[in-house]
Amino acid sequence: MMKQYLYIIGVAFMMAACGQKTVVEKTQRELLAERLQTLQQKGYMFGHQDDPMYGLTWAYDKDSSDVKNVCGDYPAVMGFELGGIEMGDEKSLDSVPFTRITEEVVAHYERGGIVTISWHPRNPLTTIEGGGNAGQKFPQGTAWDTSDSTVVKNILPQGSHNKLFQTWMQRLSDFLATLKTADGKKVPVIFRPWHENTGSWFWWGEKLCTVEEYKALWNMLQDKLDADGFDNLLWAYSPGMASDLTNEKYLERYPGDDRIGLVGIDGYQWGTKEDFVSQLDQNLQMLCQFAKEHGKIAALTECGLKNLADSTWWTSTLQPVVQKYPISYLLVWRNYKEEWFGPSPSKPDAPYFRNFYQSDKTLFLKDIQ
Ligand code: BMA
Repeated sequence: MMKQYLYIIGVAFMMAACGQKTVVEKTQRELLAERLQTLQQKGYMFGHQDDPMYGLTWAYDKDSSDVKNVCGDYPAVMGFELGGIEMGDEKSLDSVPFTRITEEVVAHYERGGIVTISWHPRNPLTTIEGGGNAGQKFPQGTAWDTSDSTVVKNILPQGSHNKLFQTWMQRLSDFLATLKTADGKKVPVIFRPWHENTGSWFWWGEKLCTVEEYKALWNMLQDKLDADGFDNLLWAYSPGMASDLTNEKYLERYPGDDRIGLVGIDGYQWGTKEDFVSQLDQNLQMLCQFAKEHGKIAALTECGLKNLADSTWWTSTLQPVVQKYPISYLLVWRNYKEEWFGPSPSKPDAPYFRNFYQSDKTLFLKDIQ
């Protein structure tokens, strides 16, 4: 009897243990996607590139931010750029030390914020490794060097520069491995490579590679980083805003539902307010419909008006369009002294930005903590 009893207990124990084994822990990628879905019900987040790094009147101070200095709160989303990591450089193409990027990514995650990362690797065919053109921006050797339209083809497996590009991807991977908390938890990141690919100003642009080559490029990088265990990356696909960005066009180079977590567009105002508003409206409508059909999160992954040439822009132009759509966030590009897209305390758009901040729909750090 006792034996039988013990046997039953033993079996029950084993079953419980097996049952426990089948409980798979969610990845940081899944948790991030769920969090973005939940937050989207509340409104749309504001994001700013390189926000804690430098502003119009300061650089590399601790805990500073032009956005915080204008409205008292950090952006909910911070963007960081890894161009240069492929060269083994110490600083990014925007002169930001990579060690500092690691620190700020972890700090923003730990304060409850969302992180997104872009990568503008140099041109693997025309750049000179260890050469004298490091820091030189346009165009020779950079991501913007479109002088040769065989770059993508040549870095794919069997291509002449595949080996070099493997090294570049490994350097990227080594950096991404630094994005973890002190107790070893991987930081979730919206990772957005190969963007604005339906234009032709980057070496991975539309006229520089075929649809198949583009997809192979995407897959090569994603498969490499997946194999390296980065289940904390939420992959974002974001072509540039354009008058012909239809659903079909969006789909043409789309890597596939199994590969993408977030769909976006990059859209700046380079011309008139009217043109920008109508194009953004049209593109966001398409994007949000696409996101719904494919079960993805939508975002305006880059936007802005250079130097806030119209100081009312935040509330007169941007806000009325974006608040019509269920986007997760919008991100304005960096505050570089020659070209800035975020607010700054000394500039005339600051009061308008504060009104934008006050809106119930806009989410900053304190709204998502
Ligand atoms: C561009 C410009 C460049 C910068 C690049 C990558 O839009 O801001 O100055 O180097 O993005 O961040």
